[in-house]
Amino acid sequence: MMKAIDLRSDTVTRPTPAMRQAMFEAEVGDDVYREDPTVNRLEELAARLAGKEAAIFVPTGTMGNQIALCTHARPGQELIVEGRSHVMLYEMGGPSVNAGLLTRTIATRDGILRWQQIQPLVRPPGDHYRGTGLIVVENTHNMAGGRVYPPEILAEIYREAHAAGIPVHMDGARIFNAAAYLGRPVDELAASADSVMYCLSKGLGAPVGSLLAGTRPFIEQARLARKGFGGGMRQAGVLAAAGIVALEQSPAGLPNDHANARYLADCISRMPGVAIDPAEVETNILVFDISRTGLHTREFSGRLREKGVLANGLDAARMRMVTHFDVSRKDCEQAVGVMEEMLRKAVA
Ligand code: TLP
Repeated sequence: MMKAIDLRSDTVTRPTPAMRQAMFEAEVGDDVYREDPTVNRLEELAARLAGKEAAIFVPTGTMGNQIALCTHARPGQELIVEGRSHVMLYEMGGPSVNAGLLTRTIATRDGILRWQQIQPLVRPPGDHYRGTGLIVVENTHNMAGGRVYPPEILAEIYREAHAAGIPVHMDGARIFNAAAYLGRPVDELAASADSVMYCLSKGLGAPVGSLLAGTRPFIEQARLARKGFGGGMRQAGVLAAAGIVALEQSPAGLPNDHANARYLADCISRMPGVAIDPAEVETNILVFDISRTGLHTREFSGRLREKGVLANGLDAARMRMVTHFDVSRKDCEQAVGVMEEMLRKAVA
């Protein structure tokens, strides 16, 4: 059977031969006893890349974010977060279920919070409320189409939040994509965040795993929270080994994924009934509106699937495509051809 062109997410990447080799050879121990040398090596490397004192290896980005919420804030406090952020919409109600937080959302067009939008929601504890406990920024912003925080906007959020005594957590699931777009190192983007979570199993291509990085005392607390979530893994060095390879080798390939996403956006912007501004496609995610094709995203993705192209709808009108190292330029050209043909028939 023909291999499908899988644009549903960068989570679908499979480990490279170098990762599999490293997994095979990994030296391991029991990481709950802190005796897995490969996990220790990954955590040290991950902390250094993020410009933090320490880091902890967690099975998923969701768990990393949820541990951060529980560790920074107390139940009843308020979480300020962008309205379409992953923490808000795709973590099974975690802010309320796991951390007992009240979420206060801000709707933005581009996924990027500005301090002037955050500021009116910030409040210290009062007689009737516990006040703001945490701010979360998502960089890149997934549902806004992989948008990158301009560094000066981030710097203002860090500065003002800290002046108000409020910690900032960065959901940096795709922080390496943001760094590649800006041409800046990850530690520069994460420097002033109180914690940052980033994923190995998205564009970096490792099979499993994310890191949560912060100060040493914060990570010691996070270790307890991880155990409480059931995330204390044992001979996790087999996974960490792939993660080390991902951190060392994969960032170099991200500009290629970004160029492919921009190529897709350029082609798609010229198709009938489809709306996307290619200039807004900064990294490896594109979101486009198909409402004027007369098709529901279910039909759109169903018809693509019949021709070997996989992509998900976000709602009735918007499709998402994500590029990654298992999708070549040739695959993108083929996907464009399939879409053009499908739309010729649908919008005729
Ligand atoms: N995103 C997944 C889905 O859950 C939507 C995807 O396909 O994009 N933060 C951000 C910004 C994310 O995009 C994701 C995953 C996570 C956190 C959670 O990571 P995992 O899937 O490892 O729990």
